[in-house]
Formats: sequence, structure tokens, C-alpha cells
Amino acid sequence: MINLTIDNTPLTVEEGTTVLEACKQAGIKIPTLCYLENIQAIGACRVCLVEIERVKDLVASCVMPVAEGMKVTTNNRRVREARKVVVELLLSEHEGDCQTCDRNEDCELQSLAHDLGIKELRYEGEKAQRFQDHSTAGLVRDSAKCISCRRCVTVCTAIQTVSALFPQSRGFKTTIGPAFAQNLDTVTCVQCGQCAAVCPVGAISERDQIDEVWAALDDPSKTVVVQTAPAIRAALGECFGMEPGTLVTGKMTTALRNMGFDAIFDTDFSADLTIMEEGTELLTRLKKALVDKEDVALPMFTSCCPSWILFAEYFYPDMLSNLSTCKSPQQMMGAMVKTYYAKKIEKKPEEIVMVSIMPCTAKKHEAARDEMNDSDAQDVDIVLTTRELGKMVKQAGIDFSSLADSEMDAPLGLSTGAADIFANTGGVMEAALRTVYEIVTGRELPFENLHVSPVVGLEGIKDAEITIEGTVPEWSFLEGVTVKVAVAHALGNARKLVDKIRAGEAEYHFVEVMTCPGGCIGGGGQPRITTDEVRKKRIAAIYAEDEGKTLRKSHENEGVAKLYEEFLGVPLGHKSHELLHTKYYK
Ligand code: HC0
Ligand code: SF4
Repeated sequence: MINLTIDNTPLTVEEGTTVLEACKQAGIKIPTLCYLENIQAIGACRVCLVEIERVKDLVASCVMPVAEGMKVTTNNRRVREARKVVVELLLSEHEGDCQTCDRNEDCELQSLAHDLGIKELRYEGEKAQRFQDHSTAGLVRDSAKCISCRRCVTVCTAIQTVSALFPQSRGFKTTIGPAFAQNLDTVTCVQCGQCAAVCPVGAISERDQIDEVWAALDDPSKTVVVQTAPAIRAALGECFGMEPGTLVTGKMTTALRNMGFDAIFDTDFSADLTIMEEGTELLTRLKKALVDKEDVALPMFTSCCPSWILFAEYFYPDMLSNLSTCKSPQQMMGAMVKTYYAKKIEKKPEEIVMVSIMPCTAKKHEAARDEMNDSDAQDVDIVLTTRELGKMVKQAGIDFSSLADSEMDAPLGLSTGAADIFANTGGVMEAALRTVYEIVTGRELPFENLHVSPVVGLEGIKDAEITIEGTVPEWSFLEGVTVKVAVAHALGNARKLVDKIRAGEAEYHFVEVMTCPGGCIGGGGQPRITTDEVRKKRIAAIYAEDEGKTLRKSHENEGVAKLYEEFLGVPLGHKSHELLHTKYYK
């Protein structure tokens, strides 16, 4: 352990701790624009300057390790002035059209300038050349806003192992982006938006589609249907100053109704539907492998995360047959709304506008994929992130906090707790196991004990083994079989896991992959900034939502049962194949 003093207060911290982290432990907030937790700091922005006794120059605290007897001063005139100059210089190069910027009031540079008491711009710097990138469905980039903090580069390389972004040139000429200043669509960007989630300014953000939704709501010839993803309900409140992890399902529903949506459905419903299809697909693959001795692709990978699909298409094209053919819940809902529901309300698919609210920027890409039109129209028309919904509620002048709760609409608004937990890493796996176990054994799992604890939590790669005992006759080939499952979140972890599987060093039957750290609760479209503390609060809220429901298994969803009875037939049947399954491209 290392003893030091910070602002004359003695402190003992572990060896290897940085001065910035030690300050955090002492309850002192050091400003920074480039630091990211759990990742090696790079000291790019120089805002976190502190004074250290006997060191001539001020030092960047994020890269300075503590030392025995060190005396740190975080707050004196010299430190305050130096930080101010650093931020003033950043402002001098930054395109500061704050009033109209996407990040107005959500910008770390803007609030830092305010906190440091900057009242005038003393320096006139050379502005970066403006280059805007609108090449992808999910994201837009604006080089004039970029302050070269490199957070996006770090996340894309260290966490996602995609390495789509690089710093190029030097000094004033530094630009951040794909190699040779190309657009994002020329590289293997998976549109996860983790770069946009950590960007302190407006240099990379989701494509704003709010006006498209207002236009649809204003069009009397359109029926506008909305679906909300599992992870929104534990995060949307943050847009209105609520604590992370505040559940706002009822208020969100009321807000959507007040804004004029004709029907409010739950992506949870189609998550339950996904489990029926994906669970059946897993059992079918296992039967083919174990009974028919067919050469079937195992393990089966989940397919509900669109960035994971792009990642597999770019980096593992030889393993696409391992991906479940199930469309994601977002796309299943779109296809059901524009066929089953359209028939019920006697509308043509093109008379319906299907809007999704997702915690994710890649869902914009997924909805726009050419093949996602099995209803004879694009199945999902517009996707908004959680952040965009927050803005839309504000544009409507709705006082979100004071809204009463209300319920989503029948028939596609019904859901179980199994669907809620899709939002958390490990949740899709747990939801699938709850259903598959009951189908195979014919026995009910105890209601109080449904969590598969080895796949719960923030560890990057998790696995579990479940030995099946006491099967019903139809699934007797699984008697005594130990089913091996694994879960990975963040693409760097997924890469490690898939590489092991591909090399024959690990064997599993079923693998869940979610792109964003923590799963969808940490999605690229969620309110900023998502730290581990925030992730844990959102995860706890989602499990609480599940535990508070009377129905907690997807096969108990009566709406889903009715959908099969009235329209689809059976899981993996002809109609399901046509509307709920998809294919992938090398
Ligand atoms: Fe997710 Fe989903 S759980 S990917 O994170 O499966 O975005 O919340 O909506 O589609 O349900 C996101 C979240 C979804 C889908 C669901 C899945
Ligand atoms: Fe990298 Fe994801 Fe950003 Fe693309 S969206 S540049 S993959 S972090």
C-alpha cells in the first residue's frame, strides 16, 4: 500500500493507483475529457492537471502513479488557471455552435467551461476542417466538433477490438476517424455507438430521426405504432434527472400516448416470441446433432444484437451458420405489426409506420437492412435511441416526472419477466434456459429461484453447465446430457470466446453475445455517461422488474400463445420461417 497526502489529507491506496483514481477515492473530483474507467489512461486532454511537491511542472493525474510520501495539490490558483487555459485552447479550436448542437446541455466541454468559470474566449485558434460523415444508418460524425480526446479510438480498439477509428496527422491537423479520412461505411464499423456514448462533445452521435417521427404522427393517413426495448425503462428517467436504474415503464407509456402514438407495444412481447423460436431452434439443432448424427452447426449463437451480427459477418464469415436464424425481437415485432396486427385493424402494411425506441444505434442499421421487409413493406421504419426519446418528450413539453403510469396496449404489449432481462448481459441465456428446461423436463421451475447465477453480472465471459434429468418422452435423448452455455458482452470478450470455440479449445451448445458492456442496458444510445456504477443500477432495476411480475417465463405469455394459435401455427413452422427468421451475408 502507498501513503500520500492529497490537499493535506493523508490517504493510503494500493500500489499502481493513479493520482486521479486516488483523488476519486478521497472524494475529490478531477475534471477530465479523455479518461475512461477500466482502461489504461492516455493523458490526451491534459485537463486533469495537479501539482505535486518537488515536481516542477504540473502533471496529468490520470497517467501519474502514486508514490510513497507524495504530496498532491488539486486546488490552488496555479492548477485552476492551468486547467482553464487547457480548456480555453480546446474551445479555440472547437466549432462552438452550442445552441444548435446535438449535445447542448449534455456536453462535457460546455459544462467544464462553465465549471471552470470561463466567461470569454481569450484565444483564437485554427478551427479544424469540417468533414461530416453521414454514410451509416446509425451514426453521424462531425470533425469540426472533435477535440481529439481519443475516447472513441480507445473504446473501439480496446473494448470492441474493431479498430475502425485512428488519430491521423499531428498538432492542429489531427483528425480522428477511419484510415485515410474515409467514411465509416468503408471500414468494419459495427455501428455499436460505443464511441458516441463516450464522446464528450458532438463529434459522433446517433443519426437524429426525431423529425421523421413527428412527421409520421402529423400525417392523418398513417397509423403510428411504437415499440419500446427492454433496456429503455431502466434508463430513460436519466434524461429527466432521475437516478440511474429508476424504472419508468408506466410514465414512458403515458408519454408516448400523450405524444399521439396510435398503439404502444412492447419489444418484450417479441422477446418472448424470440425465446419460443430460438429455444425450439436450439432443441432442433441438438436433436439433429445427438440423434440424427447430422453435421449441424453448434454452438448456436444468439442473433438479437445487430452489431454482433455485423461483427460476425465481418470477422467470422465462416461461422455464420452458427448464428440462430431468428430475427431480433425488434424485427419480429415489426413483422408482426405489419401482418398480424395490420390484419386485425384492417390496414395495409404501408399505412402503418413502425417506430422503435432502442438503447442502441445499430438498431437503426438493422431496421434498414434490405432483407428486413417480409411484411411486404420495411418491417421497422424509424428507430430512435433512448436519448432521442428523451429529447422528443422535452420537445412535446411533457413534464415527465409528474406523469401517471399507464399500461401498454393489447395484444402485443403483454410480456413476461423473461423478456425484461434480455436487457442485461446473460439475460437472453437465462430467459431461454427457463423455457427450454420446462419444455424438456415438463416440470415447473421454482418461481422464487429462476436466476442462473453463473451468467449474471459484469464479468466479461461467463459460462454454466446444466445437466438435464427427468425428461418427457419427446426429449428423452437429452436425458443426462450436460448442456454447456456461455455468455460474452463487449466485442473484445466475444472475440476471445469465439476464437477459442473456432480453435476447438472450448465446447458449448449455446452462446449469448451482446456487443455493449453490460448488454443493452449499456447500449450506445443510452443516456451518457454509462459507468459500471450506472450499469449495476440499471441491471438491478431490470431484475427487479422481472421479479415483480407474476409471469416470468416466455412460454407463459398468453399473447404469444394466442399469436401462434391465430396466426403463426407452431414455432419454426412455415409462417415463422417466412416472417421471423432471416439470413446473413459474408
Ligand atoms: Fe436490446 Fe433486444 S435486448 S437487442 O439489447 O434480443 O437494442 O433493450 O430491444 O431486438 O428484446 C437493444 C434492449 C432489444 C432486440 C430485445 C434482443
Ligand atoms: Fe467503433 Fe462501434 Fe464506433 Fe463503429 S460504432 S467506430 S465499431 S465504437
